[in-house]
Amino acid sequence: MGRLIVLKLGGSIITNKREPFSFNRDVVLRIGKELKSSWPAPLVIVHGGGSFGHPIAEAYEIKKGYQRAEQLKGFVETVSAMRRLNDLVVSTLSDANLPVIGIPPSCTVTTNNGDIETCNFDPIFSAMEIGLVPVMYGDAVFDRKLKFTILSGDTLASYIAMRLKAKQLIFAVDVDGVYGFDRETSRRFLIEELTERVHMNIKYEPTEGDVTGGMFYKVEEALAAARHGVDVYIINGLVPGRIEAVIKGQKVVGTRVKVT
Ligand code: IP8
Repeated sequence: MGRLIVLKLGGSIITNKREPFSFNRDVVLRIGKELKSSWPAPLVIVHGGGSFGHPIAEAYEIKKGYQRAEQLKGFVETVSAMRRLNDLVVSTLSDANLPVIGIPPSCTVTTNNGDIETCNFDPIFSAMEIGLVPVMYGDAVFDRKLKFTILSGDTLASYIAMRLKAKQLIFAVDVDGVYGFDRETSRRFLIEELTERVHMNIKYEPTEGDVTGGMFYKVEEALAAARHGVDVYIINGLVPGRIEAVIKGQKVVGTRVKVT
């Protein structure tokens, strides 16, 4: 799959994280049009939970796994909120004429203590074989040890990119990339090339309302894929043209994640 592109659409760009269940249709439609015009095939899209998945998962502590019976309601509600979000993403991308199909991770992926243990690639391959673009997402999933947990879209996107030997893994987020802090000038600056050594020296800000850990864990997943030879970028998906440009191999404002 040397041409495969895996695109992770952050929950912060496809939803308004401050308002529960608010979907950013305009952003997803514009991204759909960019994808249609750059037409990267084969393509797998993975999206985050944003204001659909995270608040419920946080309220019921789903990531920690099964501790008390009341959490079952939260587990089921997280799964169904994410299905609703996926339906919205899929129908909007399809309005942009992209041939997309939603594939729910709660039915195709299981984890063991949070790490992906099984992933049924059959529906993913079958979809791609007939020209469909699978659209997966961060989800509440069954876990061998914890009984259930939260699988982040970043982990899933990186896993798919590694297993299918993707050419590119693109994380589209709501900032220009990963920022460093210069102590001498007290200024933040965009890191254009992020290596393991740079990663170890960054002081990441905690991300509120995000049960899967924000930028630090995104970079961990990005580095894991880069170690497998995948070209990894973290770019701003809210700025028109950047996703299209990076897919076309043009230079864009953003962070390229590399192993030295
Ligand atoms: O937003 C987590 O996925 P992410 C999804 O990619 C849920 O971290 C259900 C909270």
